[in-house]
Amino acid sequence: MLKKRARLWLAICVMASLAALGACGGSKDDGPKEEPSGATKYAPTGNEGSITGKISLTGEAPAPQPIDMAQDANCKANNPSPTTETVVAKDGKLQNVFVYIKEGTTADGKKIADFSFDTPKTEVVLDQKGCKYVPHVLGMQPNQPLKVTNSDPTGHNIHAIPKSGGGNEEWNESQPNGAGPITKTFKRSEILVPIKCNQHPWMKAYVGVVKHPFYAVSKDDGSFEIKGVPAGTYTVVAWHEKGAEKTMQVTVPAKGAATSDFTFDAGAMAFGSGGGSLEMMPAIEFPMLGRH
Ligand SMILES: [Cu+2]
Repeated sequence: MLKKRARLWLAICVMASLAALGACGGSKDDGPKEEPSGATKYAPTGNEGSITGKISLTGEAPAPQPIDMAQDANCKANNPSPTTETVVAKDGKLQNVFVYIKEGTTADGKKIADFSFDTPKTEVVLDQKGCKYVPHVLGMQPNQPLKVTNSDPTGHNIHAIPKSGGGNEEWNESQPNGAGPITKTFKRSEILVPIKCNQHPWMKAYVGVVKHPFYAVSKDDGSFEIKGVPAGTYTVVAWHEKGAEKTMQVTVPAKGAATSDFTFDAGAMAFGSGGGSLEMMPAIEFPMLGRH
């Protein structure tokens, strides 16, 4: 009797394992695809224009806070007086704002979301220098290589934290002093994927993964430029890590430039928790890529 029951259990276990294996294999094959089927491959026509603008910050911006790196003396070698980069503003202009085309229609009536785009082969470099990420905010396209380098005489542990269920995998890899680059990709669009270092809790970066190449990050004078934009009318979004997001409609003329200036209000942004706060903003879904 017992033997019979044991055999039954064994059979159930084997079947369950096989089912689990099947599910694994199946999910691999049916994994998220970036491009909608039947998408038209985007091809420039020669009439592309650009979107340029400045990001202003009104109100009082919190001053950068000193970072105590006492836990790792080697960090000082490349960064003698480290400060937070949560808000980087100078003369009322805001750096590290991620600006991108969210949706829109080209002058010949095609939705930008309906195009597929080539994956750039060029690597996007995220360096670790002075125990901070350089750059602090960056953009790339799905499946484009992200090369993480370590210029510090110390070890780091790079930890990418995409939102769960969005199709991008969380990863977490240590990179000792002197180790070669680590190259990774993100399969899906995501605004934005936070990256932190498990060794140094103050280290943070944000990667905007956008289906198309129409994005930019504001520089230290608050300026940005998105080049190669097909003539058309678009919704442009400006995103800052402190939870602020601005949206604007712009029309890009053929071979011309559209201006898209954004103004953030320091009072309305979540600066209250301090310039050195270490919380991670939840990544926001990129709506035009909602289809799977
Ligand atoms: Cu680190």
